[in-house]
Amino acid sequence: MFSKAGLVLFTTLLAAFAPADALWPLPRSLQQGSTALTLSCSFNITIDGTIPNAPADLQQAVTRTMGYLQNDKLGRLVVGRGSVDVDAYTNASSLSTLTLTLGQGAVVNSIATEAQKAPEARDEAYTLTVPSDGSGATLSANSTLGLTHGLTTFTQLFFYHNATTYMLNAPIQIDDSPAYPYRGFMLDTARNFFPVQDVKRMLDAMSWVKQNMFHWHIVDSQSFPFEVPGYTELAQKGAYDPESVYSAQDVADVISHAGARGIDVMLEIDTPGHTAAIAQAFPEHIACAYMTPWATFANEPPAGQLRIASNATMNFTAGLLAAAAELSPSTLFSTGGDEINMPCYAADEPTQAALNATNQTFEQALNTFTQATHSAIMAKGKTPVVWEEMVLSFNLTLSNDTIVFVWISSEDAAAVAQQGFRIVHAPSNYFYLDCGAGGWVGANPSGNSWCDPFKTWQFAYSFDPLANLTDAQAPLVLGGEQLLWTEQSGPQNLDSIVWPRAGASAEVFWTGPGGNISEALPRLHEVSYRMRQRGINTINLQPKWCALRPG
Ligand code: CP6
Repeated sequence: MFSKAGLVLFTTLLAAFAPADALWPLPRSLQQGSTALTLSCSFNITIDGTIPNAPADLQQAVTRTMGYLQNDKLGRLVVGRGSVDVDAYTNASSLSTLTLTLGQGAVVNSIATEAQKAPEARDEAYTLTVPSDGSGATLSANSTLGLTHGLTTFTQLFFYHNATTYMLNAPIQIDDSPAYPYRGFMLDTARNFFPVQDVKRMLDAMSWVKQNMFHWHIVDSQSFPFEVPGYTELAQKGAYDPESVYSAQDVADVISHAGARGIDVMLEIDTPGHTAAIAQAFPEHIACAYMTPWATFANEPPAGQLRIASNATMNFTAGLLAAAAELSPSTLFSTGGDEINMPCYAADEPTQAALNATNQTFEQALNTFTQATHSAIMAKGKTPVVWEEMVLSFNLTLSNDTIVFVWISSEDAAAVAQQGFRIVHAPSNYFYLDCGAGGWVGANPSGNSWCDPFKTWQFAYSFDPLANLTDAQAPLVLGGEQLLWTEQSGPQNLDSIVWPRAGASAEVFWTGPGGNISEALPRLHEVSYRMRQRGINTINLQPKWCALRPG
């Protein structure tokens, strides 16, 4: 047993020996010294001869990195990085180059091309070396995506004081690669609309914590802000207003912004539930559209789901998904499948008539419908991704390589793994960023929503991706994502409800679980400050005093 005094001593030692940098996520292997090094005012980043004709997005990443190094101006915030250390740099060597190298035989692809590979096929590893004598730093990888992550790490090594950009812990040797290939963030742009510039700002922040999947829940029952070629009436009639629409060009713009930052964009068109907005343009395809009382026919208003037993609706949906899938280079596409409401289908006469005429059960019809929509996106070369109900609530025949979001509870991962499907952790009981915002409709008198309480970063950080899974099932876990449902969010609070909290899962799925919360706090606090320097309206994690007081 630890004595209380022993615990205090232990905690103090931890703070003293915690990684001195504001690294987030923590590299998987980090060796560091204690020599100060300043960044030369003539510092530059060179792309060496192993990368002839460097792709444009790599050159842009280098330019952005230079900008961060010049503009971050992150002051010392962490306990232990005291004023004594600061003066050490007055006689320090200065670093004037970082050289980027690709390994022998590496194919020189754009960052986007690497990011848009299947999650398990991406090579995200990199090695970063910073000698203490000011001779050049080197960053090597086997892909431009690895180099991108290394550049991100490099910027996190530096602080600013007295007109000097410096680090205190040279020499540094980092050998890094992610524990999990899927590290994501989901944004719902249907409950409230987010202009492209807000989405891009989220992508920027994601890239700084090495997240690589943007799960874009682009449409839902409340609005359809997505212009899909061949199906443009959906947005014309189903968006909140003509300005609140992502044109195909906007989607391409977001995808290219993401790709250049090492992020793949997975579009989701949620089916067959969460589709009332489709009734604005195609009422014939929607069961119980806007029926009341809404609570009988949907989990939130308005009610309305695709008529799964109708062949016309099935063909319409398959066509819509295929057309949407064509807009995205990702290997993944989500067809949704959450919260299907049975009373709605029971009450929908056309659905009942179709089931009777073909002598099918609801589940058989859902199976046929799902196979049609999944075939449509597989024909576009994509892997279907579904919410957990599609494998846990119904007995459907799905392709073995279907990927499943576990969302209702983290405990459901075992049942999904039991069926052999790959898993993306998206548990409401850990990762829902909107929980704790209070009820927005049908709230109980306490004002709480059912996913309360608020999920702190500490709680999200405590998530164990392998809990309740056997060793044999562990490889099924692709990673996870924190999610923002936006019933009560908009551009006004987007940054602050997401950042730096969503960094919690970024580290869990890059570095691996089991990180120490007290050790993580000053680092995540610095992530918050650094993000703010770069234009994200992040929240504080502690009083400024905590970081300024002497160690
Ligand atoms: N919308 C969609 C939602 C939710 C889901 N899907 C949701 C459910 C429960 C909570 C929060 C959000 N608003 N399309 C579930 C995947 Cl607590």
